[in-house]
Amino acid sequence: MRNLKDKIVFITGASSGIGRACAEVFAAEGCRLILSARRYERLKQLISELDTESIIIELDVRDQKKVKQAIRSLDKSWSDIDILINNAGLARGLSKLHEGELSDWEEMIDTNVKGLLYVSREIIPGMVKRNRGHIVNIGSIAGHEVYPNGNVYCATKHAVDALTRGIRMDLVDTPIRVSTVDPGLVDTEFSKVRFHGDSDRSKKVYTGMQPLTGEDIADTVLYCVSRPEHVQIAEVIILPTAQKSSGIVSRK
Ligand code: NDP
Ligand code: 8X3
Repeated sequence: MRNLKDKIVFITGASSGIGRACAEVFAAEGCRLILSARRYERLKQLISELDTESIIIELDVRDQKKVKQAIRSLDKSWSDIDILINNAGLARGLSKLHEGELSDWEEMIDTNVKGLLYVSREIIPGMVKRNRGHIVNIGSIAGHEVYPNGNVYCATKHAVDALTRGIRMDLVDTPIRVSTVDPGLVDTEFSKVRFHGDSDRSKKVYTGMQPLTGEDIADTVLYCVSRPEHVQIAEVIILPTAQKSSGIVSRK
């Protein structure tokens, strides 16, 4: 029996894809949700559809000052965060490093690495003080493998993997658990964002195969946080059945 009722869950990147699916799955468990992303209207719509107590925060995780201010100004009834889901992230571009766009690199590094750090730095101290909590980072198969033209995105997800392991070590003398959920192909807005809105190109990523859904990943996150207290799921790599590694995908 899962007992997540009234747990406070902070989700970054809740306006779409995996983050949104996490909001839905944790709402169904009776959790209280703090949902953040840049697209406030999306969050407003989402919260109106969820049958649980939730608040929304318009937040760009790249903005360290705003991250600090948003988390420090949470009302006392919301500040004791039990579960942090570091999900906000993106890929931009798919090209050889020597032909890459610097602005794409900056955006990926600032969001996937520095954004995760800023949010974690604000939320983990409270968990340490309360002596409880669970951190789930959304990494990627790209944090375990590198694929051609994936250079900087893969580097950011390797960094997420290193940070997950580092944070877990740093919390060794606490009961706080640290997990990473590392998916392969998931059909979200990810590819559309990667290709700067080119939907023809982004659809091709999932053509002829059945990708994972945001719900598949949210379900895995739920599995991680609902184990007995002595069980820490360190890492889950989750792939569509048609995908055997980053570049090996069966398409019919
Ligand atoms: P989506 O594009 O559907 O969702 C990405 C989410 O991240 C959005 O809610 C977006 O919200 C948010 N986000 C992006 N930049 C920022 C920012 N600067 N500040 C705050 N929020 C931000 O993609 P996914 O759901 O697929 O991506 C979620 C995570 O899953 C990412 O970390 C991604 O790397 C990872 N992943 C995805 C895979 C896939 O195949 N889809 C596979 C493996 C890992 P908004 O734009 O409103 O700010
Ligand atoms: C997203 C999955 O394979 O496009 O992290 O990098 S992949």
